[in-house]
Amino acid sequence: MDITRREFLRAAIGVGIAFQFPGIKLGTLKAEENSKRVNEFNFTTSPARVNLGRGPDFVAWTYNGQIPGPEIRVKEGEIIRVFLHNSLPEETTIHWHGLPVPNAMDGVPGVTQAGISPGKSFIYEFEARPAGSFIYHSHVGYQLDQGLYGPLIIEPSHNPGDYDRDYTLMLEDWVMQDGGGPATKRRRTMGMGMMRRRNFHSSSVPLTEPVYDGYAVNGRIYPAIEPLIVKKGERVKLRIMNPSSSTIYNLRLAGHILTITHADGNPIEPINTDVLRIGMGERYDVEFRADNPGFWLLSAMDTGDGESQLKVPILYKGIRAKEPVPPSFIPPLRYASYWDMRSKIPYTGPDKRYPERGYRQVLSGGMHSPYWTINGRIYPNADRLSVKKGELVKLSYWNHSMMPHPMHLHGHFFRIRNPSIPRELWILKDTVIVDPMRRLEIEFIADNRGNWFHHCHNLYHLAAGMANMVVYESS
Ligand SMILES: [Cu+2]
Repeated sequence: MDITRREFLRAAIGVGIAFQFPGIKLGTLKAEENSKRVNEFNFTTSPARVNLGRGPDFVAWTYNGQIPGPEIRVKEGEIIRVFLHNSLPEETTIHWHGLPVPNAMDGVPGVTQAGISPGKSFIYEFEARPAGSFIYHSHVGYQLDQGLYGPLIIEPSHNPGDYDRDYTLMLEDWVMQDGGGPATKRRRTMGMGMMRRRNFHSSSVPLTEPVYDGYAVNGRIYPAIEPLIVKKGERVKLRIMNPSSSTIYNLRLAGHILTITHADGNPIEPINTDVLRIGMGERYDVEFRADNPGFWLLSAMDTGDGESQLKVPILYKGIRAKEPVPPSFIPPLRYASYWDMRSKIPYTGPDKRYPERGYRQVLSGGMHSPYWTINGRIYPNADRLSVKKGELVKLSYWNHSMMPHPMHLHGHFFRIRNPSIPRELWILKDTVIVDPMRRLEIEFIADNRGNWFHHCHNLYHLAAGMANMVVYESS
């Protein structure tokens, strides 16, 4: 019988055979019906022994045995099809962070699909749109902090951009113990056997943030990380993504000024900054002109928790130097903020001066409680934010707590309201840091039917209740 690889895979999934091919990208093919190119990827989630180049070996939870997971890189308008097989001891899903996919593909267990049980498989398929830098990650329990994330890059179908190099930097906070981040809250002697026997997520009190002991870029801790090579005169693009579970970074590149070109995948008017602040779930594309030959460090500012370990060396071709030069964080420093950024994406929503619907979202918790709340409620016992298709919806965040909360909305981009400039210039994002004791407003067009998760992207705040759901009224 003549059976194509694709049919074989379908058959394999149908009967629940665990498949593990060494390569992840199965190839591309033209879909018969609509001539869109289909990019197929084969992912298996499993525990695997890893080493970050510094510190001990430990067991992380991985896609295809690697951290971060394999890169997905396709062109805008193509189809992404991921065959996911779950070899973890608990259920899993994949969420396509930032991408407005159809609701059934959004990967939130209990909201858009049933969790994929151990030994079972699931096929995710959606059109890659829009172009930009995104993250895929598990949306189950504490799996994000155990290693289940990877980069998803959608290149524009034309006008690729005016740069000579394109590097992706995933910023990662690690607990280098078997099981990753949540492990510090478990018995230290626990092996994988224990992990299989117990379901940690059934425990009634949520875990608090771990103390991280390693900050890695693309799974490597400095100095065990290969320098990014640049040549004098080149324009270098860095896709900086923060899949960390509870770390916000302030980054600076020694010897160069960073120009921010994209926020959460969406183009903005290029803006220069000394320091780039990036919260959990956020992505920024930045560029710099390689006009200062040497050996330099891009590193995170030390805010007291050891984030300053996060470092990436950048080496000019032909330069011989032993030690890279670190950036200075001595003020004054320019920090480009949301309020300085201007969107390049035209406004296409309803022609309404004021949003048709608004919800106040009070963020609190942390002081005398292990829970984090929106309007005093803990998910799933939370308010539902009801919207109608086509409406312009406003969310007003009031952060009454002493912690920053990177709030993330699934299925939609939103604009950060900035009354001093026209709406079409408000930047388009999917994750926004709401700082302690501050207010901030966002606005989105309800243009993607379904039940959509809305939550803090601090994984430990999410697990401690800081989530609710946007639901569409049937019209
Ligand atoms: Cu939070």
